[in-house]
Amino acid sequence: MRITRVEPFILHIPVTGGSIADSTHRISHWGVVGTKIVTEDGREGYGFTGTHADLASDRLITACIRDCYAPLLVGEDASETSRLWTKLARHPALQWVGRAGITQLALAGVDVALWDLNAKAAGVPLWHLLGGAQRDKVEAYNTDIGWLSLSKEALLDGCRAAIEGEGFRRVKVKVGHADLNVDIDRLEAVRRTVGSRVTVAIDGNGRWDLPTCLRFCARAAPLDIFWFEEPLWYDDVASHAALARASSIPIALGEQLYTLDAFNAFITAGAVHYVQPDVTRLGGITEVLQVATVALAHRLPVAPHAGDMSQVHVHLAYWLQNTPALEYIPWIKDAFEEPADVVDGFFKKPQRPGAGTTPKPETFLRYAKPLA
Ligand code: 0YR
Ligand code: MG
Repeated sequence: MRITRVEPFILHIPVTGGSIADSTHRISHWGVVGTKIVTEDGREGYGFTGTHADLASDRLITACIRDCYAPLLVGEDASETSRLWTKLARHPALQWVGRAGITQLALAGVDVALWDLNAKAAGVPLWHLLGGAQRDKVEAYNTDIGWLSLSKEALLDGCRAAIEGEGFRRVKVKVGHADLNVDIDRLEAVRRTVGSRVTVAIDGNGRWDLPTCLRFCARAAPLDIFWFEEPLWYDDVASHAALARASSIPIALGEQLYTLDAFNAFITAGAVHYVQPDVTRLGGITEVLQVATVALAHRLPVAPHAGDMSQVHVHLAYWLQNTPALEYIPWIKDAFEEPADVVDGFFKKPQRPGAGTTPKPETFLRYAKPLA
């Protein structure tokens, strides 16, 4: 499969309800920023990273794809995903300026596009190419009802609608107000509303410091919280390890980590319980598979973060043996040929060849942004 063309793209797709916020970000669109890779036999592979739809930084990612990675890819055999990953990720000049941020986000899109090409060439969904599904069902948890920007009433209405109307049995609620009592009050109301049988996870998006987290977790202990996602600053291994030792609430993290080494540091320090790699943040599927192996060696569950809105991760979750549930945020799914849909609380099993990243024909007309 000789590569003939590498074409970056930027899509900005609206979020639910105009805008949403967590403790650290407020956004109106999700950025789907990546590349189409075309081979001489006419096959097209698509891969992308997820951004907060900031056009200037999105253009840094597409410039990296166009100016740095494309010249290294054209003429190469797209079936050699590992060798091409190393060629790009360990390129002396790019490694010098990379290993996190822009270069990793650009690499993620390229790597996913290569895996998409290989699954299409084999005529199978990505989960089959990885070795086959190791589970019959993948349960979803709904994050789109738990935003910090929602009033308490809207939060409770959303939980009821997701559970009673759509069959979800798991929700994730954002926390991280300046006054943690506001979060405790909201969570106590959620627990009263959903009852004891629904799983409630929380996500702080890195806002609080260790004393605040210790105080919060002591107050939240009776609420049966499934996991506390990103309680502390994204790179602070020691504080996460201290919180893990002091609190009974399991810690989840990974959406802000860019390398296998960063995950290894948290895992070997006992600073994480639910490992959340993301094909859109790490160096694509290739590096997520490495993280999943390290997590398995430590017998830690892997719950991929939804930077892809689970378009690719639903394939990984059907293949992985230890994913408790997968994040559901519906913003971009209908832009793709095979949306990552949820029925009665479970993700539909993908059937089409590929990695779930092929946009519908009209998607570029509706959402594309200029690259310069
Ligand atoms: C909005 N999922 C997350 C979104 C989401 C963020 O800022 O990017 O909430 O990535 O934390 O678990
Ligand atoms: Mg999160």
